[in-house]
Amino acid sequence: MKFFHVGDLHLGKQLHGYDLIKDQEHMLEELLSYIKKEQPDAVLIAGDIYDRAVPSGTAMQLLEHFFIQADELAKEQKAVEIILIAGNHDAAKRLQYGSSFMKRHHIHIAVMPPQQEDANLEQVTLTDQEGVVHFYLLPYTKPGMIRHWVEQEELANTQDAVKFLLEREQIDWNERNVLLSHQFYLHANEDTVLCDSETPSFSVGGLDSIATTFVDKFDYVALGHIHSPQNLGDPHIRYAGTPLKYSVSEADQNKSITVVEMGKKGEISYHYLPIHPLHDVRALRGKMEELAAQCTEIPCHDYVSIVLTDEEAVQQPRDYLEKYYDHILEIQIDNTRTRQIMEEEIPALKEMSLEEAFMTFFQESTGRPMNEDEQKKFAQIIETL
Ligand SMILES: [Mn+2]
Repeated sequence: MKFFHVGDLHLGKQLHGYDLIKDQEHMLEELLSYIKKEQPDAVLIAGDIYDRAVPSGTAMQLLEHFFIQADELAKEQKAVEIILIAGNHDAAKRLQYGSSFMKRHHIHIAVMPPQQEDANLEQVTLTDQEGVVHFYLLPYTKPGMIRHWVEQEELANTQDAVKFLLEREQIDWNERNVLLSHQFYLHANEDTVLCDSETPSFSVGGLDSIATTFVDKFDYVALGHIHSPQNLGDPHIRYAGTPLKYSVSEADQNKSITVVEMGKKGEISYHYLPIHPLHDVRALRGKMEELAAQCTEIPCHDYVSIVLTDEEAVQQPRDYLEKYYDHILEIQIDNTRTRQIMEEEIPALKEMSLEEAFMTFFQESTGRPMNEDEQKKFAQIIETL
């Protein structure tokens, strides 16, 4: 049994105002070409299919296009089962739309934990020469999503909810079992590697985290939610990470598709297929002229975050650098002067009123104080906020 594991596609996402849809289309094309080449039995997508609860039409079309292309492959090779769960960014009901129809085309979508006492986790069972493999689908879960039918009082946190849901499943541990889950797991209190594109709602060691001991018995745990690819203790519990770099903090990461191959119970191996993005995300640092000289292909289309270290004032750096880098995410200046501002003036700024702070900023950037007319206009704008 061979399957791919990806997660956190965040279709429709923007990066510093740039629409990433072409990048995501390119990434899904590569995923399809890997499916064609490696012929996995299944592709697991561990939540956060879309970036927003109300995805854009383009993002929805992109997912549909991927489904159709994957289904088309079945004409030439064995059908690939696409198994996906909802993440915290997905709106359950919207993602569920059309799912019973899609099941006929080997697409399995689970959006909510069981909603009544006699319900169980959704499950997909596939068979190979070694027997069956059960895929248990645990979409993003909060205690509030099951409290209406769970009688026990002790659903104090997410871990309680997940533990409760897993313990009531009739799992035959002699067979091969895989779990898909979109939550914040922690292994033996080791630090899980976080980055800037995740929702900043994680409370490390807080109410949301789940110990990996509760899922350790599964032969493989395909996780989503954390955007940096990583194993939790052992490669059989893994965050695949986002397929693209969704923040500058991920500039040095290598994004990939996790490929899991299972033989008999207990036999498992892994490899990772590199994803080649349409545009890279890079962090550049140096003097303006140096960064221009470094640019080999002009203009470079990578998404770049720039830190300028020129000591002398640079005139309109964005206009200048855009000739070389046409997807600039941000430009920051780090020199003796800006460091001094950080150390001395920022604390003073915090003491100021909004008007005072803006007037200081105005003087800094134009070299003259605001005149009376400008002050009046500014006051009007503030009033409308
Ligand atoms: Mn996510």
